[in-house]
Parts: sequence; C-alpha cells; structure tokens
Amino acid sequence: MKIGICGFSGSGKSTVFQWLTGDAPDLARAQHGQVGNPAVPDARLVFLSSLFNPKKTTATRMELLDTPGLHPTERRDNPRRLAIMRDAGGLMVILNGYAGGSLTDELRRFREELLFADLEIVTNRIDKLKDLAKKTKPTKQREAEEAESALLTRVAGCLEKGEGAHAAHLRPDEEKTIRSFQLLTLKPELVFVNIGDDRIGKPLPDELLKVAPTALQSPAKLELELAELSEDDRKVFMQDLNLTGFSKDETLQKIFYAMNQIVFFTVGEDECRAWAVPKGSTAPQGAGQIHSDLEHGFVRAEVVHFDDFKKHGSMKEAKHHGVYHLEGKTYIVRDGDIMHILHS
Ligand SMILES: Nc1nc2c(ncn2[C@@H]2O[C@H](COP(=O)(O)OP(=O)(O)O)[C@@H](O)[C@H]2O)c(=O)[nH]1
Ligand SMILES: [Mg+2]
Repeated sequence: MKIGICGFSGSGKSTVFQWLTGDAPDLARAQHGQVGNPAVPDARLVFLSSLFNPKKTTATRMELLDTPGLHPTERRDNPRRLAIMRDAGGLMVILNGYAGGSLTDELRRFREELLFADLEIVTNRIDKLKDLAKKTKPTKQREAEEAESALLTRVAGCLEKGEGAHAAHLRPDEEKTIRSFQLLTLKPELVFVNIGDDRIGKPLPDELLKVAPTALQSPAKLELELAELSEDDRKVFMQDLNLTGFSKDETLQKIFYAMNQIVFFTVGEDECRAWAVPKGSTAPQGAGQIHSDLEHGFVRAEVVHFDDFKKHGSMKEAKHHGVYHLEGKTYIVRDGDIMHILHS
C-alpha cells in the first residue's frame, strides 16, 4: 500500500521521509512524489528467524510517498499536488511542530483543503450525471446512474458538513462505485507532529488529541542528525536532551497499523517472512499475497498464532496443546498468525 506523506510545505515532510526511509529527498522527484520502501520492524519476525535459522528473512515493506506540500496562500498549483496524494491508499499528515504555530489550526486548514477538493470532484460528477439523465438510454444504465447520483449526494452532504467522505459509512459495494474518484477524505489518515527539540518529553496538546486521537510526535530532524553521529557523541547529546531512545521503529509500526493493515508470517528453513494484508482479509486473500495461484487453488490453511507458538516453543508442542488449527476459505486472518497454505 502506498502511503502519502502530506501536509503544508515546510512542515517537515521530506525530513520525515528521509528519517523513515533512509533515502535522501530529491527535490526534482519530490515534485511528482518520491517513493521509498522502509521495512516494517517486527520483533516477532526476529524471534521466528532466530528459531528457524532460515537462509533468508524477509520483512514486509511499506511504500512511502513524499509529496509536494500544499501551499497555504499561493494555491494555484495545489490541484496538481492534491492529485499526487490521491494516488496513495492512505495519508500521513505532517504538522509543523517546530515553528510554534497552532497544530490544531494547521490540521483544520489542511483537512479543509482535502474537503474542498473532494467536494469539487463530487459536485462535478453530480452535475455530469444530471446532464446524462436528459439523454435517452437503456433502463439498466439509467438505474446505475441514478444510484450513483444518490450515493454522491449523500457523500456531498457529509463534505458540506465538514465531516469527510468517510462519515458516509459506505458499504463495500458503495465504496467500489466511487473508488475511481480516489477521494482524499475516504483514505485512512494518521497525524504526525514533527516536533523540535524543545517539545521532547511533552505531551501533545489536548485540543489536538480531540480532533486527532491517534496523533504521533517525534523530533524527526534531530533523530536523523543523531543517527549520523559517532556512538560516543550520540550518547552525550542524547543525555543532554533527555532522550532515552529513538522512535523511528515504533513510528513505522504505527503508520502500518493506522493504514488498516495487519501481518501474518510464513516460516521454514528456507525463509521466514512477514506478509501484509488488509485487516479483515480471508485466508485465501492472505494466500494471494504470496502468490495468486495459492489464492485460486486454496484448500486449507494450517494456522497457529505467534503468541501461542512462542508460549509452546515449537510447532510440535503447539499441535500437542491444540492451538494449531486447520482453517478454511472463510477464516479471517489475525495479526500475528503463522500460516501454512495447502493448495491444489
Ligand atoms: N529547526 C528545525 N527545522 C526543521 C525541523 N524539521 C524540518 N526542519 C527544516 O525545515 C525546512 C523544511 O523541511 P522539509 O522537510 O523540507 O519540509 P517539507 O516542505 O514539508 O518537505 C528544512 O530546512 C528542514 O531542515 C525541525 O524539527 N526543527
Ligand atoms: Mg518536501
């Protein structure tokens, strides 16, 4: 899944991109969206790998997209910039927490930009459908267009109230009908505050947490700079700053889960591997991440949850204690499942 790092320009998007991916931002590429692929850190995979001692250990990777920031006043180029964000499956909104402005205000203004952009797309389509309704056409097509128009009117109502398209609580089939519009306010959102050194150890303002309860904060630029120091220098600086550790790994994990993804594992002597699937996926859909043949030829999955496996220490013991299950096509994959797919 592609996750767009977005926000107003100067909020620290490219700094966060470099911190999380290790890739230096390229100004030219960032104009069209620069992609980096950081691994999602997972202590469970490290444990499995230490036990199975495979030839290869493969973490799951995210696709982070550094996007050109929206300009708050000089807005001519914003539509092009918003279009780059539309291509992402989820948004990580970066707020400027180092310059001292109001975070809540910045988030409100940014969300408004997304709302207006979505509303424009939705109302344009509604107008288009009105024109189409005047033309004669087969009943079936007319019915589909009327249904789409009713659905979009409902979505427009949410946008006009300032709520975002997600507030329309679309059914999966409704979501599919309007998927091609790539509405920004329908995407999962995670708010990240790029704080300066002076905010280390301080909680985020309650006012912000009210409108973004899962918001994260880290001194991205500082962590990036510290990583480049020698170990001795780093220790001294960290002590001075009251910094006990780095938050990069935890941030990567939180981004991953905020995008409604989960992880399952495959294990063996050849490879131990973490796979990402959307939350709520069935076992065959999970198998499809490995190979499409495994999805189509899916027969059963042998499943043991990582926690049960760790508790009992081996597959043999897990089987002995009855925590090793055979599951069919309707099984919903849990985060941390170890799966072995049986296929025809
Ligand atoms: N002092 C300070 N400067 C920062 C911080 N984060 C980013 N910057 C600087 O702010 C400027 C804009 O950052 P950048 O990551 O390019 O923002 P973008 O426009 O959102 O991509 C750069 O010169 C950064 O070095 C921070 O926490 N403290
Ligand atoms: Mg940038």
